[in-house]
Amino acid sequence: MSYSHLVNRAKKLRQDTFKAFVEHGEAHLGGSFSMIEILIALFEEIMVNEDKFILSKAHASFPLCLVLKEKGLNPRMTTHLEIDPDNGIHCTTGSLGHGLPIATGMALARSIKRQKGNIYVMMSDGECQEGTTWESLLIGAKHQLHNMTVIIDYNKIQALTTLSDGLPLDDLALKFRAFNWDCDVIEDGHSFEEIIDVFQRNRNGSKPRSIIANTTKSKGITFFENDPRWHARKIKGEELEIGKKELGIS
Ligand SMILES: Cc1ncc(C[n+]2csc(CCOP(=O)(O)OP(=O)(O)O)c2C)c(N)n1
Ligand SMILES: [Mg+2]
Repeated sequence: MSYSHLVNRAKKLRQDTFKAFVEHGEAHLGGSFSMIEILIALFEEIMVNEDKFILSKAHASFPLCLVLKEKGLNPRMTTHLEIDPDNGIHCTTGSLGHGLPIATGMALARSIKRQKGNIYVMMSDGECQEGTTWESLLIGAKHQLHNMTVIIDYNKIQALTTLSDGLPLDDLALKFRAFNWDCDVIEDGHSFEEIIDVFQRNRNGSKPRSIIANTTKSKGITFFENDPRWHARKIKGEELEIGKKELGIS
């Protein structure tokens, strides 16, 4: 199956996100660009109406807000997100480590009420350094919350440094499995073929699900890729031109 339409969507979303950064004078570029393909795959191919998406790593809010705007919603374009369910923002996030606990509560509530729909939560690898993550995994496993999926944007970089220099996660899949979660690994989190294949895989329905997506921070602008400085650096001068050229912005 060809996913060229999704590849084009990803190209446009990177361009629009870059333009929005310049317009708003703010740029959490690295972690926004590392999750673009997963975000598009979820919204275009995977999620259905009753599902909810929570962006725990809400410093990367701009591409999500742009996707929601394309769907006719009107979320406020801010870094970090304030609850606004009518516009697709189901909880306040941005203080890292809280999206998963909230999503776990939502999934548990749905499970108790026998409501349909999955809860998808996108987390950063940096958030896996926080205790709330592991507490939530214990709760998800205890209640067999098969109606939730956690996606980890495993770009190996946090705010100022690499994870290996900060606090390494090592074999993250092993850790999720040890907490009694299903865990699939996407080797290339920028390949629509692989992302969609992994999401559509048949699975044992009794465990909550995690998907670890290996990604590249700042994916799409080679000059910025894998450089921790582009976590939240303002884009200006020559770097603005480099970015525009690589993204094909005239
Ligand atoms: C509780 C908390 N501590 C610190 C911050 C400041 N902060 C914003 S992003 C970030 C880390 C970014 O790295 P990562 O979490 O891996 O996100 P990604 O690489 O996906 O951008 C930090 C420390 C925060 N938002 N919340
Ligand atoms: Mg990271």
